[in-house]
Amino acid sequence: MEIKKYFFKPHGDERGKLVALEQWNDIPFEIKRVYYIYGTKQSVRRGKHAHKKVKQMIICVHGKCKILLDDGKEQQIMMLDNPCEGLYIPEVMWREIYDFSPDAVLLVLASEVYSEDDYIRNYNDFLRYIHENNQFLGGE
Ligand code: T46
Repeated sequence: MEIKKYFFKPHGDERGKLVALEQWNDIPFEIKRVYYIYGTKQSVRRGKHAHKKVKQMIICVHGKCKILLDDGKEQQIMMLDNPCEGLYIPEVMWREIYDFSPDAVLLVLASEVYSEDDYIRNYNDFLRYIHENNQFLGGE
């Protein structure tokens, strides 16, 4: 599985740091939505779904957490703990986010506005969706 991490250059001076993100220059899609997650309890597992169309850039701007990515064939777990690093999540990727530190803040940039129809919330439906779309595209 190819996971793309982006490094965002911080503009630091004696006052502190600033990271600027521009559509297409830093983010590989048109940004239609921004949301952030904070105050998550450490025992909680967020996500546990995939998206049919939405692409996202996830940045842990404070604290840390782990993310499991699953493309239906392989799984990979990554630590998010660097405000200068963005994790790009393409469409049709199962994700679970967990082990949040109490101070964790996740900033998420998304390629589509919110729509519940875009969610695949059941893991077997996710596998079926991949299978059906591969067949449609002439894959395995
Ligand atoms: C993802 C992870 C990192 C909205 O009204 N608008 C929104 O844009 C979003 C994302 C959510 N909501 C509502 C829907 C639910 O009532 O906020 C509530 C919590 O959403 P959800 O259960 O989807 O939250 P997470 O943390 O499980 O997942 C979210 C994103 O949905 C998901 O795409 O990658 O954050």
